[in-house]
Amino acid sequence: MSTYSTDIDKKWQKKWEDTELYKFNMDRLDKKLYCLEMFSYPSGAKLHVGHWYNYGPTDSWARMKRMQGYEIFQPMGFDAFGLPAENYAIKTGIHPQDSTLNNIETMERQLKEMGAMFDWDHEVKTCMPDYYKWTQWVFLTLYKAGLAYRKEAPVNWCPSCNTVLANEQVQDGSCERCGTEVTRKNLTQWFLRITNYADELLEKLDTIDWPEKTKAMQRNWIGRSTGAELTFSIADSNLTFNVFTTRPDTLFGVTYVVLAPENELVDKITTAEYKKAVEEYQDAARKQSEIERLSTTKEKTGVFTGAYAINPINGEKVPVWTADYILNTYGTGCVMAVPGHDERDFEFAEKFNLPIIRVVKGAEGNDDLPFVEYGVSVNSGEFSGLATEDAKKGIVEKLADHNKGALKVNYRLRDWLVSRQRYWGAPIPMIHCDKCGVVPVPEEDLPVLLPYNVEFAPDGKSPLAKSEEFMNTTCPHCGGPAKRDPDTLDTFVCSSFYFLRYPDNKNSDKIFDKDLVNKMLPVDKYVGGAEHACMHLLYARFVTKALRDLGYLDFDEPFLSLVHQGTILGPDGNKMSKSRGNVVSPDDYISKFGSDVFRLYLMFGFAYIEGGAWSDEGIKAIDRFLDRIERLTARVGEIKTSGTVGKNEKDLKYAINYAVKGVTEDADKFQFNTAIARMMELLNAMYKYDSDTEDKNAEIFKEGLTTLLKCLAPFAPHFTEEMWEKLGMNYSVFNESWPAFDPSALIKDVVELGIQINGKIRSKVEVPSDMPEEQIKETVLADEKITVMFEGKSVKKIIVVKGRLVNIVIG
Ligand code: ANZ
Ligand code: ZN
Repeated sequence: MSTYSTDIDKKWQKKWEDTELYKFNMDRLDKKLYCLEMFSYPSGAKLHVGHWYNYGPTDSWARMKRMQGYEIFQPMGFDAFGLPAENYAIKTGIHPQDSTLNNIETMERQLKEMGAMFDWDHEVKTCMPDYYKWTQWVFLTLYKAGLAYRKEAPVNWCPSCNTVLANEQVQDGSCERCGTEVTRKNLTQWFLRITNYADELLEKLDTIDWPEKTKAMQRNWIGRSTGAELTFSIADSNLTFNVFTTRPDTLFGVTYVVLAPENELVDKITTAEYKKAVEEYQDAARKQSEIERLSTTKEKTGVFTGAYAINPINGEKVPVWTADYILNTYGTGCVMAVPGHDERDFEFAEKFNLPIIRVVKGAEGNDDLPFVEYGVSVNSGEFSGLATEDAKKGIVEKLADHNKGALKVNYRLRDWLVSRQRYWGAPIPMIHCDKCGVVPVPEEDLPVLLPYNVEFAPDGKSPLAKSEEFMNTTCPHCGGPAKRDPDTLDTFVCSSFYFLRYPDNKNSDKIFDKDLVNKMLPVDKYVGGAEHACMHLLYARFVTKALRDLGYLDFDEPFLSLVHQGTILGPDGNKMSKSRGNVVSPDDYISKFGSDVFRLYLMFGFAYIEGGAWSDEGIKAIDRFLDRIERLTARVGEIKTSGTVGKNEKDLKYAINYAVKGVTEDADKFQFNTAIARMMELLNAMYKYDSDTEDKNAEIFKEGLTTLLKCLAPFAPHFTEEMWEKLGMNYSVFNESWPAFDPSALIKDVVELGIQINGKIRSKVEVPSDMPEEQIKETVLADEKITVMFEGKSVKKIIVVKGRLVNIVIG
């Protein structure tokens, strides 16, 4: 075992703090690098392996960048509002504020023990009034800009927990907490107009360095779809309705139309004969979630309304149905059904015996229906014979002439529902006055404080609604009695701007100083879990763009470069969770080995981006690695000779430069495991040099060790500081420049190649190591000592095995 331990951790943590090593230096703004890790969610009482895996390696990357000359800003904070603390309170009676602040205290201590370069002066905790004042301010600012509005909308409702659930709290149609089937319910809610930014959110994805998969998920979520809106009319009435279609070319193939059960047209057109069946169907549909309704495995259901619609292109009369596979929240909630060319319509038509006709033909021999691809129009009047793209254009143009059609772009993205009927969140800063309606809380009255004494049993009402003290207020407009909004904001509102607040976290006049934020942002490197792809990462982009348009900042994208760490699973291969009992606590490892061994192990034992199942098999080997470095450090003082530069020295120089190149390039790509392997190779080369070399060159030996220590410093910060001090070097190793590598030392001048003739090694040649293959062949075949060996025979084949041998087949 090395002498490294948690005592050494503490020694250097204190020194770093005393010397303010991580304080951001405003005079070096031109070199700023904002390295951000997703802030911690203090729901569990402790820091777990997942936090460590996110923060430890990223901190190592930032430390390397520091040594490369950047001025690092790496803040940390807590995403402290949210459901888990409240549910915990319901279960245990411990107030969410108490449990949360307690957890934060523990986690702060643990984060400090980790030894990361967090600048604690810039910490934020979203549950504190000095922070949520600005959460409320963001909401008000968006409201004043017309980007927040209130409307009645169907929401996910758990009838057992009696509460609204966010979409992400619905798992396979059931409540994630109690497993009860989730239903739909109409409630008046606040929304943020993220859809105003749909196009920019989509387009600017091309300008940022994010994992392709995450960009694809955002693209899908935004779901831009280009098509047309076409106008049908109801037979024997003056009612009309629009359908959204991506395939106007199939208009001649419409054999019925379908309305979503909630569509307001349904009640207007349903005939007396079908009224009862339709109403029953509507009731059943209301209880289902969108996910269920869109399920492709579910058997199609629906009912006829008794009404008929007129196809605008040919005047044909088709029946109007209502069916739950049509969502009222997408497009117009009305669809022209083309069973010949759409799978869902095909299934539906088969089940209800509706006609199926072909209006698009594919290549010869492809006669099956439904045929969903592009081809050539058939049975389509004057448009027959046109390619799909041309038929689309022609049909929309013709209808446009009669005001019955227009091109249209649709988005899957919906406005962001931010009301929560929950206690543990930022109160929505709105007041309801009988006379004046909805009135925003004046900015100077922020924050609207969250009261401590509230009953938060889940009974379907917002807990705040039961607090008279909270609810009763005066209208800022007329001065009369009024009520506060009883809901709190989705916690994703809190996290949608925390990275903007960090640089100026103590500002009590403004959310942040514009100049400062323009200099400190965008974030240069953001590291966190991939599960946030379509929530936090989308909301943060939206809020940044909205604040930009309102003049509060000058950049478009908050996070220029994004990395997702992989997930560390339990030894059983499942996600770590308390209920499974497969959670690994970092604390035990840290007290036994020290934080650097744990960090190095996480970085060496897993491919960072991939993660994997936990096993501590290799952790002792990491400890031995440090021990060998420690022994080598002691050797430096013992070697006093100054041997010349011979082959061994050249080999060592090569190893040094090879390691520096590898560590620099790999760590930059977050490939820490291979970076550490390079350091291990250098260590071996050092030992080899020490044992193989009679007349050692002390200078080169020391260069090898100091280079190794500089490379290791970001990965094992406490241990390396200790070794650096032992060597008698100046504090701190983190003020050293990152080693550069000398490409010329990486050219091995010559290599020796074995010459194999018909499978047997017969000779050797020396060639320059960078000689191209063709030239090696020529050289070998021109070498007399070799050619004599196959005189009279001819060369059938010659193969060069790079850097090792040349294989010649003769016969
Ligand atoms: C007729 C048609 C014919 C369609 C055809 C497709 C193929 P995306 O690409 O996702 O935008 N649709 C429209 N509104 C709908 C709603 N509210 N609920 C369920 N389905 C709806 O899909 C657009 C297509 O989905 C539209 O084009 C429509 O069916 C259907 F051969 O119109 B299509
Ligand atoms: Zn009023």
